[in-house]
Amino acid sequence: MPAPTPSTATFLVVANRLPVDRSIDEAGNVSWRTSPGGLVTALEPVMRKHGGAWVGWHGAPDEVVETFEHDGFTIVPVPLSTDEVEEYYEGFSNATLWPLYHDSVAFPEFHREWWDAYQSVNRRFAEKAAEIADEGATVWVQDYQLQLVPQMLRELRPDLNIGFFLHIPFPPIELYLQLPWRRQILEGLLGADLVGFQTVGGSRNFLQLVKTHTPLKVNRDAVEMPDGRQSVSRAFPISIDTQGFRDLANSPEVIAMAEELLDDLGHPETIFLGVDRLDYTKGLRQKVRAFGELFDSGELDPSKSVFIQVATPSRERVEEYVRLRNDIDLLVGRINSHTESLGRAPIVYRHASFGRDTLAAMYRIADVMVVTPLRDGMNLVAKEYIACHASDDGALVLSEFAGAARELKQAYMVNPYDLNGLKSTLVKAGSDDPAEKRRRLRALRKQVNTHTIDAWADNFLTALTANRAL
Ligand code: GDG
Repeated sequence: MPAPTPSTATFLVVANRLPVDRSIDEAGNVSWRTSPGGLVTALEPVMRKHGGAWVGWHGAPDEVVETFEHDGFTIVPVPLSTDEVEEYYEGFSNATLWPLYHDSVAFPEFHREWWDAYQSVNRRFAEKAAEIADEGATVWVQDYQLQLVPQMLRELRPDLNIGFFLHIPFPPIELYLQLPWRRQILEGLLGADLVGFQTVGGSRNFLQLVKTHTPLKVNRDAVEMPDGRQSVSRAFPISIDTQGFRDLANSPEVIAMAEELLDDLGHPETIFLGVDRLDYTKGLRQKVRAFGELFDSGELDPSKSVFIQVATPSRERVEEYVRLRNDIDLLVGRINSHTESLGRAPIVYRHASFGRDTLAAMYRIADVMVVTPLRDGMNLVAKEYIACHASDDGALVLSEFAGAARELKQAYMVNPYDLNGLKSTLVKAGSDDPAEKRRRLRALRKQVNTHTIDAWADNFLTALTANRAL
């Protein structure tokens, strides 16, 4: 429902996308649904707790949408033109920065027009935030699409308390230096009082770059800024609403859904599960190939084991994603057509988005959760599985290249590039001694119980306020 005028707020989240997607039914009625993806999963509970305003794009190009109230906070839509979606979002954000920051697992493209669009859209976000922030408000800017906003916002509103959090990895120095606009992005980020990264490695890379490629002085984790401020950089590993996920997974509806799913699958002995956005950083090609070989060689018996892979549609207009989708379709089709049995296919693959309750039901029944990204800032799916899997007999197979590997040390760790290693770890995780599995899962649970999304937001916001008070 449209609100009268954009009021001011003392707490603002500024992110490329709003946490809601608009859907219009045949009768033309508009409704808003939660959009999928890690940033939204993480920040939605934070917004519900703090209130305030969320500034972001609403997902439809060339349209101006009015500010409205949703779930206890204000939604402030920022418009983007079709060209901007192409150049700022699909181009610079998702075909330059995204691959570059993920170890160049796909080739990053550098185009000057994309950079121009990135600057002007960042300016629009900064101006919108400046317009609605109260005197001395806290503004929390999110992620790689908006790295110039902290500096632009500071120029407009020096009174604000500005935080920035990067949800994806900050790359190794050698890779970052390829970026033709490396200096501008460092300066953009340093406009924040506090710059947060998923891992210590990310913040170390950033500080090292500031030391070697700017004239600024770095004092441990603090950069001395010419205006007398300090810009502090530190790791804040993100997490989930652990209790919320657990309650959902233990609800009668989800338990019933889980039973139904088991019936549909024919009660296999071992269920392997993957849940990822369909993204080349998530290691889907490697994962599917590993299962293909295991089913082919008989190391996994398709009548006893199944691999369910949910691949949520993502960035479908970016070329590299179209290629990935076709590759996976082909690969899964080929593997499934090899099986002799006429029963259920060994790989149950769905290129679709599901409700959170269905995901929770899948986490409940999965014996082995398979999270094997080639590079990932954190990976919330790994944590959601631990929160939702009720019994002690589950197992998490986790890539050492996910930020989550720094915390979830008792997972079955893999290098997803090592196909044989991946295969043997999958088999081990599926058939390990129950006492060993129990020991590992209990330790993982302890970690996810104590490191929640609330703790993450509190830590960040406390550090932000403390720094400002200096
Ligand atoms: C970025 C970083 C970092 C997935 N499919 C559906 C669905 N999801 C939800 C999952 C999970 C989220 O999306 C995915 O989060 P991840 O962390 O696994 O990955 P990214 O989307 O790449 O997130 C990542 C994160 O930001 C947070 O900082 O961890 O490293 O890349 O919550 O459950 N949700 C629904 N339907 C689906 O089909 N409802």
